Amino acid sequence: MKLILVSHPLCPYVQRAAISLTEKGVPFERVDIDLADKPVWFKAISPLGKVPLLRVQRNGEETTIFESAVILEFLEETHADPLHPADPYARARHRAWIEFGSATLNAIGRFYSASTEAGFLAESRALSGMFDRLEAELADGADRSGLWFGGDSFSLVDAVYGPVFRYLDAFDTIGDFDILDNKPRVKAWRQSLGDRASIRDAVAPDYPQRLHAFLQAKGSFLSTLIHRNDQAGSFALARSA
Ligand SMILES: N[C@@H](CCC(=O)N[C@@H](CS)C(=O)NCC(=O)O)C(=O)O
Repeated sequence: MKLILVSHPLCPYVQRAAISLTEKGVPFERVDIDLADKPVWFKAISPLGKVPLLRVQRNGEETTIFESAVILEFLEETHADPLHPADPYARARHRAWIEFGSATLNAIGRFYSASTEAGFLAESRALSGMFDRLEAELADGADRSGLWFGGDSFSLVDAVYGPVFRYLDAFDTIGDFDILDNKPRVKAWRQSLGDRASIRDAVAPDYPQRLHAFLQAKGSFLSTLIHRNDQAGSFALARSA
């Protein structure tokens, strides 16, 4: 079986699939496309026009799987070294928090796209509130003894939040937005994820520069902070609220 992950260098949904493949030790080829100029072959096989796609080639035939959550489940069903817990209740909890991870990525998108300062501060509070939920979940989790969401075993939830925290690394270089204030468990988890090789290696070395350029070009309130930083060295966000 040959696996090709159709990707974009910045996409967090691609990263979760790459992390799962790496954790399972499954070889795969990664093909980046330009989302601003989608190739014809990509449009033909991507029903939603989105990455990631997993092209699975075997016995001379090819199947294309779209939607990252579906790709993750497919890899669980076709490859060893499970990244989901065996217990159905724990598995349901993990799947639900993966969904919450996708909602958090949407909130991150609203945060970096907000056009006004008021909108930006509102999105920052909303994002912080989502991490409060996560903090409470990490405190409640019966299996919270180890480094990972599920305790001692790295799971798909970890694969999903590695790319989430990578955005916060970029935001930290722009200003202090207090997003993880008073969330010690989330902070410790973020640290563990940042040290994991599969998560580190899910992006190319030039990822920070690429993301910075993307955020700078967005035309959003965050972009204006980047411009101010470039002019003034560093910037402390004046909080009106
Ligand atoms: N629900 C999808 C979301 C994937 C997604 O939003 N991908 C973005 C890039 S990160 C994309 O391809 N957007 C299409 C575009 O920019 O035209 C999944 O989980 O795979």
